[in-house]
Amino acid sequence: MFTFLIIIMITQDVHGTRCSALNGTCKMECLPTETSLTGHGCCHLKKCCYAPCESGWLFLPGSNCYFFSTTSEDWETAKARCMYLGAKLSEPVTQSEIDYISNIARSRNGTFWLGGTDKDNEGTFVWTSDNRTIGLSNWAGGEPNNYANREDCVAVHAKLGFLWNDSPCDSRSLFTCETKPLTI
Ligand SMILES: [Ca+2]
Ligand SMILES: [Ca+2]
Repeated sequence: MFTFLIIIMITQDVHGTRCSALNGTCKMECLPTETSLTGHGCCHLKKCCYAPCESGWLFLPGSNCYFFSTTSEDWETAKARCMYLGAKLSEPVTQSEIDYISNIARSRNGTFWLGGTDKDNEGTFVWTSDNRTIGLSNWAGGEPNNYANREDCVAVHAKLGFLWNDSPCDSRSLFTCETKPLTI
């Protein structure tokens, strides 16, 4: 019986099974950009490692893949750029997602567009992908203020401690996109 189990494990290790279906590989340790599946496709001493996000995207385990641009766009163009990438402007809805995006923005010292807007109903901010009202938020003090009656798009703002600001949609900022990770 023991020998039989060993043969099964070796067979899985060689062929990869579900690991290879995800383009995963059996390794002793996964890279930081990879995640591991336990009990799938590798013998017990190795981990099935696969990259849940496209190259150049960052992975927040339990949440999403995130893209952080290196070029600045107005909000509508940024939204279109994310859609072109098969994604959407980031819509952080949990504290860990909010903190993650703010921390990346801080590390890059940049202001990044999010998917929030009140352009259709002044004062009511929604996530643009499906018009959900924004619940959990991370506004800077005194924001949103609709300054000069022309601020309708939400950004993680470098000059406001990487908290949220409503900014003019036609101003140019970096932007962040999100999409679902590859899962089994
Ligand atoms: Ca507004
Ligand atoms: Ca503002």
